[in-house]
Amino acid sequence: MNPKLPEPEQLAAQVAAGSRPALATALNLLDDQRPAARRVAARVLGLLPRHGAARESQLIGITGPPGAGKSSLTSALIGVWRQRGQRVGVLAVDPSSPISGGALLGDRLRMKTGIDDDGVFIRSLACRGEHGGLSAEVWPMCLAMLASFDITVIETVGVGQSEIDIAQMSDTTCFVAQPGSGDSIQYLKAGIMEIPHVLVVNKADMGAAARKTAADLRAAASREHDANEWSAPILSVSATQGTGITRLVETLDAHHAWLAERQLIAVRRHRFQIEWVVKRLQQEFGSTGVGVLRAGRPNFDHLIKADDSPFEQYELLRQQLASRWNAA
Ligand SMILES: Nc1nc2c(ncn2[C@@H]2O[C@H](COP(=O)(O)OP(=O)(O)OP(=O)(O)O)[C@@H](O)[C@H]2O)c(=O)[nH]1
Ligand SMILES: [Mg+2]
Repeated sequence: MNPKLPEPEQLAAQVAAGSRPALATALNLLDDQRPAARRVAARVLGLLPRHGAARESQLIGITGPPGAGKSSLTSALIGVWRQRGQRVGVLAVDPSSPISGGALLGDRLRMKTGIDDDGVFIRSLACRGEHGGLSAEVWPMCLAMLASFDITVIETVGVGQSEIDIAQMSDTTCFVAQPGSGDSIQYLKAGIMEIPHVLVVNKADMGAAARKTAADLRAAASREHDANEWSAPILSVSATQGTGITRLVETLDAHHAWLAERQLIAVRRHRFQIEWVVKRLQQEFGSTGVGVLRAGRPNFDHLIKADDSPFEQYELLRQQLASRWNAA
């Protein structure tokens, strides 16, 4: 084994204890495609405490068009969460511009707090896949962050269909609208984009333009829904002036509690895990190839366990498929 690879038991324990250097090591390991590294990474993922075990950590996706203020809002949210003593990890996926990326988010926070806060971890990831989808490693990275922090945020730029990506990976999806830009609202209206759990109009300090966007959003998102469905609230905030942020935090909490009461958090994460494993298998064996694993069942739920390491599950199913392939 490569002597540079970390020792999985020790690394997993350090990540679970909230060590930021250990988490940085773990994220690098999850990104390392060498077979020996994949094996160690699979062990680490399998050893990390999962949902419901150590704590009820929150997984929040923040998406919206470029420049809507996602990073500024994340920074403002971190301010409130830190005051409550919660530890926060941020995965900024493909920061759209060098001036608003994860590095700047880090700088911004340091400027605000004056110190390098040990309760905040920020990592940027430049990794759109070839079809514009989120990189293959985002889900495993989320698992590592969830084991380490009370709150994990994934920030991604998205207009239209790419929001679907983040919805497939977060417990709570928060869409940030830019006053005066109607593209995403059109997608919502046309039903191309699933309604996020929380809709936010940022830059409320812009006045009339922000109010109009809020009204447009209200009209676009007002779909029929029955009483046991979550109805997405629409909030106006200003990340730079700090208005509406506490209410947004409370709304994010409310959605988390709503999911928890219905035991839906584990269900959602199980789904993300299945999607991750199946997508990787499909890349290798095609949809028909993967279809044989279903063995006539409607889905893959029986095959993929929520609590196991996604790498191990993938490897197991891959071997099953490969042996059938060779036998055929
Ligand atoms: N007036 C006003 N400007 C804001 C507000 N929030 C953010 N901005 C400004 O909007 C610009 C973009 O902010 P970011 O937080 O970098 O936006 P972003 O959505 O993360 O941008 P990308 O990651 O590049 O897509 C910056 O110049 C911010 O200062 C706000 O509440 N009011
Ligand atoms: Mg940003």
